[in-house]
Amino acid sequence: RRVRIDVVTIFPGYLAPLREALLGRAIEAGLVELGVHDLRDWTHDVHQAVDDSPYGGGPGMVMRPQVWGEALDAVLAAGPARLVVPTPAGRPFTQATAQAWAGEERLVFACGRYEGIDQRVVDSYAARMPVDEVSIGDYVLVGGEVAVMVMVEAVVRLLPGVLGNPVSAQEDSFSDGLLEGPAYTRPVSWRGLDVPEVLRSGNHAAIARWRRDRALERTAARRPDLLDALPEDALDRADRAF
Ligand code: 6GU
Repeated sequence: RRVRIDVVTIFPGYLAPLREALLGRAIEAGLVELGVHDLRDWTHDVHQAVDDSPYGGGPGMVMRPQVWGEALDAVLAAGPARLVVPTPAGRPFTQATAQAWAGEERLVFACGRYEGIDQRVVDSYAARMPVDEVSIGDYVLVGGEVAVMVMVEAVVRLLPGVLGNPVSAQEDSFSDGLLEGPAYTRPVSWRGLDVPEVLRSGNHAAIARWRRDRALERTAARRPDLLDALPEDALDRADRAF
């Protein structure tokens, strides 16, 4: 199975890192096909203007609908896709979103800059295909490009054959609703700090219990909201005792 990912942006060079490392290897292996498109290719005026002042006044500029319409019509002509519009005003992008999108055949990302894209672009495409306006967190970026890099990396690593070891994706932070606990490697003693004894005990049940306790402890300290959101049956009796 091959996943096709297209990105439309006014800074195509900004997406170059997507062809490095893990993602680059996934592309070379034919698991992912990546197209990065310059929005200005679909402008017609000498200035290649992509933005204009907002109706109703206010600061900043809004990206013009005509150029986005031509760009997305051209990119979507290749076949059906899910359209993703990164925006701080979107629904939260989570591991569950990444898992859902990893099952799609085709994702098209439309990167806005300035104060965003004319809303009619989203409204018009939403009438004929799945469209998601998503945010990667509660802070404001200059544009959607870095958010797209984050989301593409989160999705591509879930594709079969991309990670060397497929169990590592299942054991991630969030896959059981908890943060992962600490990890250690050699040497046993470093700068006066020792690897916890239990991890060297060879007692697999004790190791699993210890890891679960550290995950619960860390989640309670750093992300109590995740503990509150766990389903009723997610914690067993030993967890509750902890
Ligand atoms: Cl997806 N885009 C922008 N511009 N800022 C963000 C974001 C997205 N998510 C959080 N902040």
